[in-house]
Amino acid sequence: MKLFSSVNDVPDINAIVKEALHLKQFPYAYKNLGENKTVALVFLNPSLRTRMSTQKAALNLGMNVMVLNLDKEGWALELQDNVIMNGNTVEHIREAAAVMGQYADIIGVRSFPGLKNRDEDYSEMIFNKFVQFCGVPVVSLESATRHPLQSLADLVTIEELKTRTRPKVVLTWAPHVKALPQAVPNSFAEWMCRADVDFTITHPTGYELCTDFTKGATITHNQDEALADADFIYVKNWSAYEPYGKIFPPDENWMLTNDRLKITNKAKVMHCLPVRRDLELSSEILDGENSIVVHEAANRVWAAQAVLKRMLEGIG
Ligand code: AN0
Ligand code: CP
Repeated sequence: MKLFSSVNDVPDINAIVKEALHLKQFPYAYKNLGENKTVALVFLNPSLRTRMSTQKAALNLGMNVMVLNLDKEGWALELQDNVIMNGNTVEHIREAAAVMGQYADIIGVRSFPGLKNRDEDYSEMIFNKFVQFCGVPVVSLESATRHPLQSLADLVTIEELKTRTRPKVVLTWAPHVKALPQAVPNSFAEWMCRADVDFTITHPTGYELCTDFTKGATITHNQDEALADADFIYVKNWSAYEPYGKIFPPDENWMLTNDRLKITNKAKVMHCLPVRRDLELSSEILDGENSIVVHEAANRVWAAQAVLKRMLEGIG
């Protein structure tokens, strides 16, 4: 595998889920595979889980890890071509990415969207420039429109904890005070539409996701209708796709409480984290027996390890 940027880079999602669960059972089975190989994790935005789980995954495979908080510790990057760099940017992404590719065998990149220019964000300009110029395999650590390591870990979690062959999985919008990316819900939807699950998305009017990611999903504005008989509920806030990056006055009724879970099939509640308590998700759910958010975060290690393993096998 040379690129992990979306579900489209994975020919068989069942096989990679199985592999992640195998690695969970035998974390050190491939501890020599990464000997003398280095992964560089490059962050243009904050991270707790992605940084630590990917680092842990690499260490389990015997790799060396370098982490660069490029937004704070690197030189200010120029992303545009054909500009005279007489302003604040110090280094062009062409040289920066090419140089990093000399030091690392695999590069991971986190680059959030600006949420101002939809075409620019949805063209994945920053992530694709890293891919274009670094010359080594690249893993998305969450790009402008997708978070595939998160979605893989989510699918691993669902496979691991499901109690019926084809569980009902619901993605529900949740309130927030800031405009957040559509990357997590886009990516979750894209993976769920490929998985053997009964998948429903529910959100207030105005938060329709880009239909490229939701083909095959049932979509409703009625949260109760969506939650009925659900086995898994995936809670997430996102800003509007149209008008792009906008948020509307928050509707607190969309926050899940224990009472709302009564109509579900004892649903397990998921969230990628970080989560704002009692705004996005009630403390009673987070602290109760339905929440699997920490289990889900733990599975990030096995998702990252399965992806890094495949890349290492590809580069020999
Ligand atoms: C980010 C997002 O919603 O994309 C990262 C989630 C993993 N969350 C926030 O910015 C709070
Ligand atoms: N879920 C997730 O990606 O968390 P971080 O932003 O902390 O990495």
